[in-house]
Amino acid sequence: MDFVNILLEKKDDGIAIVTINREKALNALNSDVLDELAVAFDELDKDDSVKCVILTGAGRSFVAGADISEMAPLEAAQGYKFGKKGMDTFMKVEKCSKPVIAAVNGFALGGGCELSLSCDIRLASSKAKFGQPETGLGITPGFGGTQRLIRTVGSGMAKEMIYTAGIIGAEEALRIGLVNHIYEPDQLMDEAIKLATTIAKNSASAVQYSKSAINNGVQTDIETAMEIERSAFGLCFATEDQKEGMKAFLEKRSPEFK
Ligand code: CO8
Repeated sequence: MDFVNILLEKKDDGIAIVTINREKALNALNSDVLDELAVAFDELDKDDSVKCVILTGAGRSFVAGADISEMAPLEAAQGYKFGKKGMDTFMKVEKCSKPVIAAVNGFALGGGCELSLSCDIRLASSKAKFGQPETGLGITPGFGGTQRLIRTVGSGMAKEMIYTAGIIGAEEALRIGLVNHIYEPDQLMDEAIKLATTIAKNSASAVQYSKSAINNGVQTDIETAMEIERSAFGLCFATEDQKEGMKAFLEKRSPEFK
């Protein structure tokens, strides 16, 4: 597929950068953007040369939400279908075998906040703004916001954000645990790349097993979750990376993961 609404750059060091590039609508997610993101994340999931992904937006916005002009005329069944399209796409981001870092450069509203929540780690520019404005538009969050926000910031803060439709800045997002770090706007991508590079240097298989154990375990009871971790841990011992990682430690050198 030739991308029109997103840019996909694969760097030599195992880092891929996906940029949502629909600046005239502040990167609002219409069906075309969602389709392109789904194709991009299918490709990134399969590409063994990719170790870590950064997702960001072009211009002054990360994503200013689902496209309101596309949603305005929808009826119930179409609304359900559009919600499912967004959810299916975001699930590909959440389940991507590689870690995904959201570099939130500006507005992350509605579907934009929800997209950042489907990423593993959120970094914010000091100019970032987060919010779930849907109740002010007469709808609920529809791309996973009622579910992923509570799992990230707890139900009290998530309910306040959703019921008030309020917008919060980067400092408040940091305080409630919605983002890990805040950087000056011109430093954000450098810092995201630095973090991605650190991750990419570690064993790709161990990072990927860790991601699936964390994501699958957090949805279930503690006994099942521990079994998920045990399985992942056991599988690591069938990898070259485990042999190399431990051999390198014993030989007092840095590991060379393939
Ligand atoms: N959809 C479509 N177009 C948008 C969107 C959007 N979400 N956000 C911005 N735009 C467009 C504007 O219409 C404008 O276009 P034009 O130049 O043609 O008039 C352009 O982007 C620039 O926007 P503004 O002129 O408004 O820029 P400002 O700096 O004045 O304001 C804001 C920036 C505050 C971000 C403002 O644009 C805004 O409030 N946008 C809407 C934010 C919002 O409410 N987002 C949530 C949408 S609902 C949602 O995401 C639900 C997800 C689940 C859906 C499930 C469906 C079933």
